Amino acid sequence: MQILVDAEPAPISLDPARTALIIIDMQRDFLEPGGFGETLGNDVSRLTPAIAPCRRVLDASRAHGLLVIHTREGHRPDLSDAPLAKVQRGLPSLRIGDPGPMGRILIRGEAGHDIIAALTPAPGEPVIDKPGKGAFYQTDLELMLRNRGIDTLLVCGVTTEVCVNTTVREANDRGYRCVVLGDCCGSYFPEFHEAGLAMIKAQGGIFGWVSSSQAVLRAIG
Ligand code: C5J
Repeated sequence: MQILVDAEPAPISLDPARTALIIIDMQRDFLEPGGFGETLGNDVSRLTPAIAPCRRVLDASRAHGLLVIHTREGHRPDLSDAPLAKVQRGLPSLRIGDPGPMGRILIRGEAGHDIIAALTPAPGEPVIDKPGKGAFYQTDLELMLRNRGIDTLLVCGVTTEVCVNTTVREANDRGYRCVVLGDCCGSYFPEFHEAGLAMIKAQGGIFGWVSSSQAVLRAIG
């Protein structure tokens, strides 16, 4: 079965059985006060508008049997998978691994590392723990997609210009078609959000397509 999703630079036809919804890093560490995002000086409330549309696409994807994959950025408690360059960069109020109000910053198993309550993974939905910005780097995501015959990704999450864009570029080089749902993504910098989406769909869709939650909901009914 093929469905047609309105998108830019052009509508895209996709087979739901070969399409996965991937929700990038909708974690407390990025969306809630006291986490990694805020320690870097960001206004985390800027990411809130992405939650509701993301939830609607998540519900519809579950109802229609799409593969749903969640990702989380974070590190092992001993920081053995955290590059020093990442840990030492900048002048954050707290560094990766430091104790914060939601546990140690960006560390697996801590409260801040959890996916926000509104988007909690359902039993059986794969959760990819990634040490980097891209969801393919040092993870088994590609293997999982290949085993399921996936050729198209609906991409949601945060932040648009960092982990969403990095993942889309990695996926594009691996031959996946990426449809980024703009209203399901968010950035601490509105101008980076816009530019991040523009870069994907420019030049005839150099990295993929940009669409919206409404377009997907209309298409899958
Ligand atoms: C960042 C992410 N922004 N998930 N991570 O550091 O986009």
